[in-house]
Amino acid sequence: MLQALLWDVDGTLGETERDGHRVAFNQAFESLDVPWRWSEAYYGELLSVTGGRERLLHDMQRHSDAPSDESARRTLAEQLHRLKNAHYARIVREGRLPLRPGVAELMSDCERAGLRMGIATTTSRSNVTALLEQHLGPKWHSRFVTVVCAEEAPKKKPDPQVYQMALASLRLHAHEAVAIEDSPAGMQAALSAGLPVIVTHSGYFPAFRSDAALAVGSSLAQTEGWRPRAAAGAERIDLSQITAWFERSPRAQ
Ligand code: XBP
Ligand code: MG
Repeated sequence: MLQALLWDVDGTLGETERDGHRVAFNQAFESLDVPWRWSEAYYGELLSVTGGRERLLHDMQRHSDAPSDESARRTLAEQLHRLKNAHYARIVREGRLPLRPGVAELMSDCERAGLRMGIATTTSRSNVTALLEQHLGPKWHSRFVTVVCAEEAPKKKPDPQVYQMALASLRLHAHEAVAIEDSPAGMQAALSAGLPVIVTHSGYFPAFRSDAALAVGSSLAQTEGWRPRAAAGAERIDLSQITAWFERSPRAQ
C-alpha cells in the first residue's frame, strides 16, 4: 500500500533551473565582476553536472581566467554559490518562480487523504526554504514528514543517498513510497534506491529514456499524453491516479 510520496524540487515543483538558479548564477558572476555568463542553452548542458558548486567547478575548467590552483577555485566556487543562493531567494520572493501546474493540487490531495509527503532534493536547504515558504507559507515544513537536502545528502543525484535517507527517516521500505522527478539523474537516484518513479518532464528535460518509470508525462495538470494512459474523465493527475499506477508497479508488490 502506498504510504508516502517523495517530491524532487528543482524542475519538479517549479521551473527553478532556467528562471531561478541560472539567472541567479549570472547575477552572482556580475556581483563579483566575473565575466562569465550562462545562456539558457549552455545551462541545459551544464545540468548534466548536479550540484551548484560542482557545476561551477566543472565550468571553470574551460575558463582561462579562472584561478589556476585548486584551493583558489574552490574558494571562488563557494563564494559564487553563496551569492547565487542569496540571489535565488530574492528571485523567489519577488514572485518570479511559480509552482508548476498541478503540484499544489496533488499536495492537497495527499493531505486530504492523510498520505505522508517528503522532500528529497540535492539542492541547498536555503533554496527549498525560499521556494516553499513563498508558495506554502511560513508553516510549510509541517506539511512534510521529512525534508532531505544537499546538506544531509552530499552525494548528489543520481546517487540514491538522498532517497535512502528520506526512506530511513520515514521508516519505510522503497516499495511503500513513490518519487516524483523530472530529470534523468533524479529518476536514476530514485530507481537506484528501489523506488517507483513518476516523471513529469521539465523544460530542460522534455524527453529522455524513461522506460523504467512508473508513469511519464509532461504535466501534473493534464491527463493527455501520459504513458501509461491516465484514467478517462479526470482533469489532472490526482492522487487516485498516482495510487492506481503505484498498485500496478512491480516495485510495489
Ligand atoms: C538540482 C540540482 C541543484 C540545483 C542548484 O537538484 O542539481 O544543484 O541545480 O542548487 P534537485 P544548488 O533536482 O535534486 O532538486 O546550487 O543548491 O546545488
Ligand atoms: Mg529535478
